[in-house]
Amino acid sequence: MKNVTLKVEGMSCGHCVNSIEGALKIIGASGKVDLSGGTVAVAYDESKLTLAAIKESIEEQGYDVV
Ligand SMILES: [Cu+2]
Repeated sequence: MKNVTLKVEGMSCGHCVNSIEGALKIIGASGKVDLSGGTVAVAYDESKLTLAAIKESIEEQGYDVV
């Protein structure tokens, strides 16, 4: 398992938390949003997923990974 913390812009409420954590779950990663910090802590299996795929799944929900 690899752990990475991403800075994500545009998250403001519980809906944002659900959509990001849900999107990560769908691709097989585990995400934990910190709304006040504007970050998402992601744990994933690097033999199955790339960081690019993780960023893409967050961006597809309408948020910017910075
Ligand atoms: Cu929201």
